[in-house]
Amino acid sequence: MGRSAAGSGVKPAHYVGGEFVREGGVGSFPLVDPVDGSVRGDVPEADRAIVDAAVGAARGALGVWGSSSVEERAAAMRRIADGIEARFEEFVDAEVADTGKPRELAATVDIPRAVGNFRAYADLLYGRPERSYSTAVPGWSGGSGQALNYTTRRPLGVVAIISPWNLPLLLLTWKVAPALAAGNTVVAKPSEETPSTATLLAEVIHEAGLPVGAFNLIHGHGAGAAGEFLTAHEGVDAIAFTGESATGSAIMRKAAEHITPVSFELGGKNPAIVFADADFEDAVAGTVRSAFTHSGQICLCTERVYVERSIFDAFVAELGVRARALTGYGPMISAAHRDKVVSYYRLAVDEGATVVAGGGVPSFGDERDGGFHVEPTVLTGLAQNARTVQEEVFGPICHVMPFDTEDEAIALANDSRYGLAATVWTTDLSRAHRVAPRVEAGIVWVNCWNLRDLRTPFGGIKASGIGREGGEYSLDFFSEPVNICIKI
Ligand code: NAD
Ligand code: 6OD
Repeated sequence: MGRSAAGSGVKPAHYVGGEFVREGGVGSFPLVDPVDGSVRGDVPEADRAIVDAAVGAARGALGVWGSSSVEERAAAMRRIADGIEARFEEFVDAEVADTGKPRELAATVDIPRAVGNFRAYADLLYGRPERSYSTAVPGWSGGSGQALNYTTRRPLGVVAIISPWNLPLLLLTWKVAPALAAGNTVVAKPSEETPSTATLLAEVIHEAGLPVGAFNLIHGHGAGAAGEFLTAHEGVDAIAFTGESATGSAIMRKAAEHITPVSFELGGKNPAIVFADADFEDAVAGTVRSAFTHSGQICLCTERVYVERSIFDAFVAELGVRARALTGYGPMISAAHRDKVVSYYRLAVDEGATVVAGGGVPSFGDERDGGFHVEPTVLTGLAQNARTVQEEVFGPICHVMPFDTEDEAIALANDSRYGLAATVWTTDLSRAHRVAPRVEAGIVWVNCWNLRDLRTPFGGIKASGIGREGGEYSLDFFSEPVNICIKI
């Protein structure tokens, strides 16, 4: 199963104004092991008072942290990166225990990427050029003259960061690192399903010696609870959120009241287009990875595969063989999510799908039968407007459909309310350049999937998000330019 025998001994705690607290709030809720369904511990649920205290602490730290030098902030980012690395195995254990994901994934992607997020922003802080103009400019009412215009950037203030359960530490640090690097103070709320690595991160930040209140962590649920209290809070100056599109809408409605700026990374229904000229082996192997890594619980996973008709049967047959051969995959995060995924399997059959592989709940004959696993599933035969082809499942499922022409493939790929990521498989260079820019997605991979350089823009169009994160793009969101004009 690839999990640590020791599991994780982390006791989730809020971190507010430099103190770890488990008391207060509205009690606690159970932390459930998705691998076998057992209760591993409990998580404190923050109430409004704890959220108020966290926002107040963040406000209090803004003067010191917001005016600290680039050197101080870069050094702090490096101390945090070093601190995570020093406790690497503990972080891996905690991530595996909360999510049930294969240990190899946590050890090679989640935790190293979190370290990378802090290191990258320590470096990026030094390379932020701003423009200046020294020239004669026309003024209003005859006040023209020579002026020096220059631009400086300042932090947004107190930033609320809300993250999901699928890549808990990676996606939390993906926002915390640039927010802190840009001089903001932070109140973060991880998913209620995955509180452990966030708690460890708070310990590391505490040890890294940031000003008290610069980083705060609260635990709890979203709607009508800690997440909503935080994102609707009038003391919050910006919101960075990753999660479902429907949650994004709910947050945006509340944020509208205070005109709080948002950066949203939301859901997807990502297409892959496989042309007959593709390297068959690369395309099949790539599609297996893109559909089934982390049991399909990555926002970038492929759920729709469009294959040129001349290779359709061979492609589907091979994909089915490989999906059936997958072992060692992790569970869905919760019973509720397992039930949602399975309900889509059933719906697909009702909608007329042919089940090529999977389609159910596996039986292991051991304690995993109490957990939340579902089989890697390949379907064919649905219409483009079937709900299973249009709605995000966020599980190990892909539907494969044939196409005849390049234009048809692009039209099918674009026929979605989402636009996060897409993959194009072809060995025709001209076709790759022709097709990729026409696919409506924030990220288009050609002959690969999820090759991610931290400096590149990350985000979606349509219902998949607002804004871009990554590298300079995150620093742009987490700071605002101020133009200063001096008459000379
Ligand atoms: P979710 O939207 O249910 O929850 C995400 C976070 O929002 C959690 O911390 C939750 O407590 C909080 N939340 C829920 N309702 C809230 C509310 N009304 N106000 C404030 N906070 C609230 O998402 P999830 O189930 O944790 O994650 C899976 C979803 O996330 C999928 O849709 C997936 O596509 C998406 N996702 C997107 C990206 C991306 O980069 N685009 C990355 C990962 C996951
Ligand atoms: O690779 C990354 O940096 C990144 N932000 C991945 C997001 C995956 C979403 O589930």
